[in-house]
Amino acid sequence: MSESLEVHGVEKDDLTLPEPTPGHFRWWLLHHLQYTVGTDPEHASRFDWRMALSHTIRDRAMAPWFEATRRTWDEDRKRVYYLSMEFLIGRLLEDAAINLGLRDVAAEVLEGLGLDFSEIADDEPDAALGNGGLGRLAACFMESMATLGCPGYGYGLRYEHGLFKQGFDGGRQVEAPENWLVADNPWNFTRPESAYQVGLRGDVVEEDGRSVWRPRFQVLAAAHDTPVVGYRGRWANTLRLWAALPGAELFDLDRFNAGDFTAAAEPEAWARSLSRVLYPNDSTDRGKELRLTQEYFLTSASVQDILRRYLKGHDELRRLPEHVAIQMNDTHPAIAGPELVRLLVDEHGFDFAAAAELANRVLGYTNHTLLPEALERWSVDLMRKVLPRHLQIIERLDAHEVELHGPRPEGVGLIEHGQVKMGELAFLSSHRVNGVSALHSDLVRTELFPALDARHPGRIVNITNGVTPRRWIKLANPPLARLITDTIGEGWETDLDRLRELEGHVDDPSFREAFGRTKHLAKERFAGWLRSEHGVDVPVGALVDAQVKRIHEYKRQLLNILWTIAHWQRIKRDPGAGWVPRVKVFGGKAAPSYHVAKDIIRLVNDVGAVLNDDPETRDLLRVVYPPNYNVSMAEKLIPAADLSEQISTAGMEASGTGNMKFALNGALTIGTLDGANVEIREQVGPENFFLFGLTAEEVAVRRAEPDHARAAIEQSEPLRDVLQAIAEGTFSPEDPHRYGGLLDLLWNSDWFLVASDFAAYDAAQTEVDRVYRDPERWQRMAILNVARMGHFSSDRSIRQYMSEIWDIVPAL
Ligand code: HBZ
Repeated sequence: MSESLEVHGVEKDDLTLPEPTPGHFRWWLLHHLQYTVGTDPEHASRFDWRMALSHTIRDRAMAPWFEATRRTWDEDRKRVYYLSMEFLIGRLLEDAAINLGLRDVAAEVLEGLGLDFSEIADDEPDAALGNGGLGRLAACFMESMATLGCPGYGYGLRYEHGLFKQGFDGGRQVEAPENWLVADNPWNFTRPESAYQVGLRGDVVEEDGRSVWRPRFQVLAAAHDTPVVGYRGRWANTLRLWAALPGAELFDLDRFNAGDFTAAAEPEAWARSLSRVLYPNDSTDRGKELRLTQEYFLTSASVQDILRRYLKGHDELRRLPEHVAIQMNDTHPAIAGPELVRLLVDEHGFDFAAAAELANRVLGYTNHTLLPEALERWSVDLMRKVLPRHLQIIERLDAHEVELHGPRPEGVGLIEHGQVKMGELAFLSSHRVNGVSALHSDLVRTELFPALDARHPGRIVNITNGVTPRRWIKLANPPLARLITDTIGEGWETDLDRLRELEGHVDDPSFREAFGRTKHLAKERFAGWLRSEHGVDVPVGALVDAQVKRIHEYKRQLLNILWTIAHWQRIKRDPGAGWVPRVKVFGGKAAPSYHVAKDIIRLVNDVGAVLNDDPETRDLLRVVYPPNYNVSMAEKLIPAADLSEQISTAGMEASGTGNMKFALNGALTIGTLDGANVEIREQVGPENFFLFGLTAEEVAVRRAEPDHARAAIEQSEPLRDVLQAIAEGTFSPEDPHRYGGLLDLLWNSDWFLVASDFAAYDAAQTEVDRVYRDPERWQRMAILNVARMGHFSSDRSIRQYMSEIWDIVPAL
């Protein structure tokens, strides 16, 4: 950059923007409206204003973006590459405005023009390029890397259709395609100069003692960049998303000329399908050829780009680990190991052992789940068909491990029962393997990879997840952010442990009153949103009790709705017993083919319909389930919540990150000893957390007991009454047997121990009500939650990755 500036006789100052005073900001905004968007204030729509505003703010991201790139080159800094099939980034405009310090000036200028910042920002579609926790974590990590000045790139796919839009039809989930790219995306920079051929299928032939892969197809990976600006605008990194385009040979001109247009376009359509749609599962895509091809497409394009960038500044690939770290977000990009080895051996003349060692020093692998159905395995036949050279390399890596570490017990290899095990491959390809909470990392060590851990002691480490306080407090909860700043001064946004200073104010009446106001404001805002967007009214002042996350049996939304029914029945029996009014909020999507999860959704909606219509109870208990839970909905709901439901079967939720966002915004948690709940409880203090349920160890024991569910149901009268009401069709009078399948699961298998934990959950909920009736006590607990959650900033997580895995020092 600096060189080309000189070449064209351009001085750096020629490109520097003046201070963003309101006057200048206004001028610049109107300038973009006219010259970029091509309209005038008289005719501009909300969309036009959003485009103009986005460009005005985006311009301010260029200086830190260029500067960070320049510094990284000039100082020859090590970079980290975060490879992920998912980046659940949500909206970008307000986030960029906040991080660049432009939110207030933008709001002021817009107000002067008779416009409202929030309305315009809310017009932006969510970039829903992810399913849930894993994808949102990647987004928080990108923001923290930029804030800390960690030179880093995110590599992902530019899905044309992100996660489906959820609607309800008679209470049932219906899916509609998501279309975030139909309108202009002002945050996109297309980079035609960065394009790579990705080979697929074909054969491997031996030539002069070397293996040469002759791919049958080439798909073109085209780069689309988005700047990710850190807080205070001092650094910006790149999120590079690959779009799949047909290689030249994929358009069949002969067929086209012969008039067979559809057939001529078929291979082209196939190529484009690689970035057409995000797989909507958060645990199972097993065996799908398109998924494996997508994973390789992402990985190959990224690894090629990484090597090209490295070779621009260095000529000695042996020193790659000094300059490059690659983090694999779960096993989806686990083909990165074999791909790197392939490029080093086949294209750069390395011998196999040296290539494998080099790859290992570069790569790291994060495991996000122990669910057996989520552990990727690809059939050897499919692998041979799609990636024949990689299969050879995997076999070679497998044998090489035995050469280095001696014979191994059965079941430890990379290939078993005709399947390639991607978890084992990612493990062996990496110098560090990390879990995402203390408990989960222990289980990764003892349950998932015990034999590999014994052979490679010290490789498994723990790095507990975190969330960015910029988006999850400053953007989502401005009144709370202001109160924190007024109370402890600035700087907590990048030093979240400073929230501890709030503890000194916990008995200060004026602080408490102000804190109460922030919660009240957030509740009003959320209620207003429910009313305007969904036509739903909720009683103000009620306890807001929320469970929002993907719908999965292990997350136990079923436990929550069963308890809700029990609670309703109790209120009906004794309406005057001084019940705490509650609004039960559910949110989340089910994978389209996950039938049990879809039944649970329908049950929640059916129960809601009956309860919300019951004049005896509706002021005391309400169930709301706004459809299409996404990042933007989370930003509105989380600040309003009093109670956060984190009730997974112990040992099954790797970490959770929603649990962190809620506690950081002053919700109290009702939860099991699972994932990061364990550490949250330690931090906030056990007295400020509603704990219940079996521990991970007890879960294993209970599951082994025959008829554990039946026994638990028989012991609990309230649970029996609930199940009976469902069985009688109380919530589905037109179809009383609708929930026969769910009931059968509960009585006869109950793998997730809903019945076993019901009584303990019920007791914890009773305790919730008891404490809530003492507002002083509740508020004290809520304040202490906020004050003690600093540990869960994603800045802390990223600092740990930098020192414990990537060996990178921050540039700021
Ligand atoms: O990753 C989640 C965990 O369930 C959650 O506990 C954790 O907090 C979060 C971040 O570490 N996992 C996922 O969101 N998704 C997957 O694990 C996944 C697995 C297979 C797929 C797609 C997604 O094909």
